[in-house]
Amino acid sequence: MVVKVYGEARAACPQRVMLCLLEKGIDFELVPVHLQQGQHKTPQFLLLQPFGQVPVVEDGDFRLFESRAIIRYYATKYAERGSDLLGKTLEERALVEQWLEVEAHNFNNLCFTIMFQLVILPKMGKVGDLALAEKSEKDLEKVLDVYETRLSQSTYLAGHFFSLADLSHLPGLAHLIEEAKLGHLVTQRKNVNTWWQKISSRPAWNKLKDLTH
Ligand SMILES: N[C@@H](CCC(=O)N[C@@H](CS)C(=O)NCC(=O)O)C(=O)O
Repeated sequence: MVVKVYGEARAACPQRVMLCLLEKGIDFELVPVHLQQGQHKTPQFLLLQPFGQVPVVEDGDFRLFESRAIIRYYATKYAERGSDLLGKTLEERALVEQWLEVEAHNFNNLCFTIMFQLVILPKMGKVGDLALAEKSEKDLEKVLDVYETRLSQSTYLAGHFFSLADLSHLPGLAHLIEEAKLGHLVTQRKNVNTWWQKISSRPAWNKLKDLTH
C-alpha cells in the first residue's frame, strides 16, 4: 500500500512527514495541494483536514493529520524497519519526546514567524514586518544557544543517535538557511553547525531535496 501524503512539496510540515517516510523506506506518493491557490481551504480538502492545513496522510482507510503525530505514528509502526528514530530505552525515548516538544514549541514558532515575514509574504507580493522578523531572530538565537550547549554534550539532540527530534528540525532549518538566508545562525555556533552538517548529509534528506526542488 502506497501512503498518500497531501501537501505542497516545498512546505516544511509535509517535508517533515516525507523525510520520515524516506528514513523508514516507506513508499509514498505526494498528492499536491497548492497553498497559494487556496486548495487547502476547499470544502473537499476540509473533509480531510478540518483546519485546512497540510500535511494529511491517507494509508488505506486510515487518515492522520498533524505532521508530528504522523512521524511518531510511522516511527512506531515501523520501528524495526529503516533507521531507528525513537531510541531504545524508555529514557532515550523520553529524551526524543522532550526535544520534539522543544522543536514544536520553542523553535518552530520563531522559525515560522521569520519565514512568514521574510519569505512567504514577499512571495505573495506583500511587505513583511521586518521588526517582528528581527525580534524573532533574536529570540531564535537564544534557543540555538541552548542547542549549542546541549550539542556539546551529545552528537544529536536526544543523545548519541539520530532521532525524530533531529529529523523534525531539518525542513525548517533548511528554509532558514536557504530561503531566509540566515545560515549564520547555524555557522556561528560550532556544535550546532557540526550537527547541521551531519543531519543534512543523510541520504534521506538528499533524496527529499531531489524530490522537492
Ligand atoms: N501543526 C501542523 C501545522 C501545519 C501547517 O502549519 N501547515 C502549513 C504548511 S507547513 C499550512 O498548511 N499552511 C497553510 C495554512 O495554514 O493555511 C502540522 O504540524 O501538521
